[in-house]
Amino acid sequence: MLIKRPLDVLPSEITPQPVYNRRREFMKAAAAGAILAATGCSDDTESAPDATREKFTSVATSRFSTVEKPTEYKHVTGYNNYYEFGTEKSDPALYAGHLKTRPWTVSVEGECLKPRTFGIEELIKRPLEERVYRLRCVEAWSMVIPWVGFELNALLKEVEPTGNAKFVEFVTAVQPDTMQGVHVPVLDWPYVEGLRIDEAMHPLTILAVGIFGEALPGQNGAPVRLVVPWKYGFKSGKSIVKIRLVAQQPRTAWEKASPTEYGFYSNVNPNVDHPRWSQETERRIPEFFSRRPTVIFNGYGDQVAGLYAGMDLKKYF
Ligand SMILES: Nc1nc2c(c(=O)[nH]1)N[C@H]1C(S)=C(S)[C@@H](COP(=O)(O)O)O[C@H]1N2
Ligand SMILES: [Mo]
Repeated sequence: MLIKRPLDVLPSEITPQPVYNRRREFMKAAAAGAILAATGCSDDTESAPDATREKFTSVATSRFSTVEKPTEYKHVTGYNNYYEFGTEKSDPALYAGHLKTRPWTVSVEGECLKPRTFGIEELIKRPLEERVYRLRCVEAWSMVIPWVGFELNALLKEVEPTGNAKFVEFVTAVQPDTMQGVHVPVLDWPYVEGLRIDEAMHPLTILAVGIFGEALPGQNGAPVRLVVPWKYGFKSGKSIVKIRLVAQQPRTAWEKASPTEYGFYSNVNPNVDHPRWSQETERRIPEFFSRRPTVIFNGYGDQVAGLYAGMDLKKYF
């Protein structure tokens, strides 16, 4: 996303954040069901994590994971797009610590027989998996992130979608008190995204509640965000508050802002350029001079290409 407009940021809003310099530790599956426990820093002198951030101590490893090496924690949490907190890559790490993540509910509603509101405490106690997924931004950079989460289809099945549920709309939080960006009309807030129902039901589509074995930091979309690994990153809405099953294709925030640049499908595709730049290659954060070829569907083609059989992906970009 390269729309840049000045943000009015008061000096009083600039809050230094702890420097995240912890060693990666991958939690291994220990028992069924995830148990949250506050763990101390133990003897790990390198680590300076947020002492209040919950750790997921019982997380299964997913067969869907890539074998690529995860991007370092400091980059995953320091180079972000979260426009509610500002348009610079460094803004979310500076300001998203203010996000209020409790109380938090996710209402699942619309074309379904059993609409329900899920409390965040319930969602983070579900059987959780760690899935190492590539995240590819439309701006042609990428990262590899160990997400902790569960399949979205589990939640959708629980509310029993009707036959009219053809699409799913995701509505994210607007907190005027904590998000200086929503006072600026960069996008039509709230940030809304959408998927076709079969995309939403696909086992690769997850709701993430953590990264690197601990609760999501604000800048990565606390307390719960979508992750759709074969699409450009902007499809993966952060800080989700509402999921609506709908009959019509939702109008997404980025489509409203610039329909010729950001389509509804936004599948990662090296053959379909963004109007202002090529999508053929990508830069793996934090590398700077070397670029790698982008793979169609971000490398998840074996699993998802069938969703688009017969579709002209240049037309449905
Ligand atoms: N609510 C909200 N969700 C959002 C965004 C945003 O600005 N607001 N940015 C998107 C974009 S453009 C990308 S690339 C990813 C980045 O996710 P990450 O910062 O966890 O890597 O989040 C997406 N989700
Ligand atoms: Mo992005």
